[in-house]
Amino acid sequence: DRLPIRRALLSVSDKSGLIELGRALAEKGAQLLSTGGSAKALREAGLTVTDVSEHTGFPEILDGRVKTLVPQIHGGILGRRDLPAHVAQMQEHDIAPIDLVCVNLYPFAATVASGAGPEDCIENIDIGGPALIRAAAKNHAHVAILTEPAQYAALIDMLNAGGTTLEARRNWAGAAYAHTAAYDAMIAAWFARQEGEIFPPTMTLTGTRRELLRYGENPHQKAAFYVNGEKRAGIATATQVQGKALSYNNLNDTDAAFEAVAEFEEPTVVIVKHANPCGVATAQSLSDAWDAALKCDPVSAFGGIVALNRKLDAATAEKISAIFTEVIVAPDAEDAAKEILAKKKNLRLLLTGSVPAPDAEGLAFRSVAGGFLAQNRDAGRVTRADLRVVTTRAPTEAEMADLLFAFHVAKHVKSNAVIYAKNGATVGIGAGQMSRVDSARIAARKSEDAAQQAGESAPLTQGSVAASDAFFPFADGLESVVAAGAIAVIQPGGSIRDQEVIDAADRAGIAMVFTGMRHFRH
Ligand code: 93A
Repeated sequence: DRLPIRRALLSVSDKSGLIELGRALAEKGAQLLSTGGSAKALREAGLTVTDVSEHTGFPEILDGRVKTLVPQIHGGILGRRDLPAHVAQMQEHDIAPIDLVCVNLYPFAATVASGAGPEDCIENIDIGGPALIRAAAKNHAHVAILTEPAQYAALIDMLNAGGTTLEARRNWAGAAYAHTAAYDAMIAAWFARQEGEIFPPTMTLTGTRRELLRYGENPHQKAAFYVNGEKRAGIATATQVQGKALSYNNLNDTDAAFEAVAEFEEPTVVIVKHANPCGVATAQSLSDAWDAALKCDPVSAFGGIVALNRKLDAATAEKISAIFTEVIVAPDAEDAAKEILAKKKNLRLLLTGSVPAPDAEGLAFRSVAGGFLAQNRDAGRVTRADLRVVTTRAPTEAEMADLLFAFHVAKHVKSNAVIYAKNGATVGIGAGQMSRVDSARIAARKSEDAAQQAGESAPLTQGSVAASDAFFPFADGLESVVAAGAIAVIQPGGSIRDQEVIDAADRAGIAMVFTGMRHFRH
């Protein structure tokens, strides 16, 4: 039940692989029908081709806008070979059956990316191509549809085996509709952008499946990883140098870790567990940053994800590989570092090539029952100029640097987030609590454990600064960080009780700055 191909329509923008495909079809005795540019390329390779215009008796008109949009072509694709009435009508109207359609569409995305003007972009909206693709896919019981060069080899193999199978034609048909849907979604998004609209009335999320994952967040959930072609350096564009396949949770955690480390200019290490940082540090070298990041919460760091914003060196690789780590992600790695990590067969090493801009625009999505939420990614980034000192005492230079560092960390910690930091390193991270006071207390308690691990008597939060991702609604949260030993605080401000919180800070003699920007993250 393999179907031979007696007549094929080849109409492609991307001409790669076209000649090989045409030759294989011709060798099996198929007649080749083709549009202008494709016919020319095939002829130049010495193949015999019939122009669509010759086949239909109708010329390509309107600058090629109407090439294949004629009954001889669409009838030849859509006619059912198993219905006598269809066969009779095709004969009556002199319509020859077409068994293979190979089309790839006008390069709309590439035209937009090249900076072309609206007129050029619109001219690159393919109309006839999608019509051919959708028609052939609908009639996949009798017709094969190919939409990209990567599919040609499989078709050639099938020709050699006697023809196409129904299963293959059905798979190609599904891929074809996904292809035209993605193409139209891209055009729709372009129209929305022309109007300055990021959130058009309808939105289609499209992606190409990069891999089926072993399972989702839990083993009873199925999952897959889709990429959307965005060029941002990170999880979707990284190269995996070694290690086991990444799991769903690995991908999610690695993304969180790398996005967090991208926030900092100096050499920085972020250790993530369950999508939350459990240690972040900036230092003169990655090696020093690793030591400081690990010290924050060595218990949680076990089995963590490590992200670095510099080329991974051998000394740091040696230190990281001394504890069990799931994933390391960095822009690059020295050969000596790769050799060290190669001894850990399961450890995954991902290289991203560069570090993305933390303030780059982009969209973020979340599914909810019956739909999804879309928003700008949190590209907000406070600088020193944004800070307003609200207490009698102003922070020192050193405190100021730590305050900004801690607030940048807070942006990447699930709310409610309270971060204690000292000398460019976190010393206590409280994440994901329903009450801000609890986050403050948990971070302080964890820092006591960390001090014990490090053989120090005082909790690491002693003399630290504290950051809160959102304002303190009451003075109790502020009093809690002061009790933990914080001497300076950074928070958005904006509560109706701000004055109560400022008074409490002044009573405690600590310095406090307001950022005016909140960083909720859920
Ligand atoms: O301008 S179109 O929308 N009108 C058509 O009738 C039509 N038929 C095929 N574009 C049309 N095509 C497209 O032409 C194909 O999708 C393909 O991308 C391209 C191939 O043209 P050529 O063979 O002249 O390079």
